[in-house]
Amino acid sequence: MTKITVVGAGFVGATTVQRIAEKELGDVVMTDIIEGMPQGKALDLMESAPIVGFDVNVVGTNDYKDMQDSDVVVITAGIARKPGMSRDDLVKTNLNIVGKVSENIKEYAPDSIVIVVTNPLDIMTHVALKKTGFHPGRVIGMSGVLDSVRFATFVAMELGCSARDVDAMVLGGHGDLMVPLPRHTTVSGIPITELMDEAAIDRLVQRTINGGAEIVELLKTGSAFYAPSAAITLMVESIVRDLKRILPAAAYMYGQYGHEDIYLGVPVKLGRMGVEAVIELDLTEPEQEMLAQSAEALKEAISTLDL
Ligand code: NAI
Ligand code: 2OP
Repeated sequence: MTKITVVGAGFVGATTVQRIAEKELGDVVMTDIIEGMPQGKALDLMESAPIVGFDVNVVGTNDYKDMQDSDVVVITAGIARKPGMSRDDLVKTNLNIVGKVSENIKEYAPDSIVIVVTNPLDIMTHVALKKTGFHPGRVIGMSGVLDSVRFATFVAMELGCSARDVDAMVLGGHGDLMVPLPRHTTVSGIPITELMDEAAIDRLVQRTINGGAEIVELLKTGSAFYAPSAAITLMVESIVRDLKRILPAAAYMYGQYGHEDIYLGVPVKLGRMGVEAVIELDLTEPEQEMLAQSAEALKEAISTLDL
């Protein structure tokens, strides 16, 4: 049986565990530092199985050892943004948390594929890479799927059509410098540039860039978790079922798109080996420039860290 560990049993972690269990993607271990909390959530979830109808096992724990031999580990441990905080404000606290979690993954789940979710996403994925020492194809950041489905949702709302018919693409870092690509965003194969005017597209692009903050402003006590957990589960499914879906994710650059030694949101093929290919799109000059700005900001942030 496939084994999936989710580190951090807060809003994103626990909702992800629920989605993974309900899709029967594997047995799940949910770990957190708060005593009793992951155990309580796991038991509560198991008690829903007779109604929902899933046959996988969900275990809650405070001991990293229980992630032993996991096939996939999802890192959601850390603190989330409060109103007025940028993702970068989270760096110091989450650096220590993700560093410690990564050292434990290296020890107990040395063959796993790691999906990083903790913010600031692109930086934390870099931290996990350095602290696990894994091959970069096995350490991936989740943000592109979330940013893309937000864009898709806003397109569907604007056009009054089914969100299921919208395929959106957002590249770059998970932050103010993300790069939504209207040219590569389609409704049943029709580019949105043929369905709405430039002003509408610009408005939706801005709303996408601000998508995380919009939820934070509304919730006031935390950040988004329904769409993030759905996005994580899609990535986990593509890995454990070896679906080889083409999804936007933070992947390590070896020169693709002209960037090196940095995690950047790009379309990847996701399968049992992790990132099995990076898809290089033919970008326009302005798109390349936006991606370069995103990469520069990340490089600068990473250069200040002692990794
Ligand atoms: P939360 O506060 O509900 O949960 C975080 C959990 O991590 C808490 O239960 C906490 O006790 C636990 N934790 C802290 N240190 C730990 C450690 N060393 N080991 C295990 N668990 C530990 O926060 P939420 O809403 O679940 O968000 C989690 C993280 O995910 C945040 O950093 C947030 O910004 C990020 N996030 C990223 C997204 C993305 O697109 N990449 C989307 C949504 C959230
Ligand atoms: C989001 O975009 C908080 O990064 C998280 O919702």
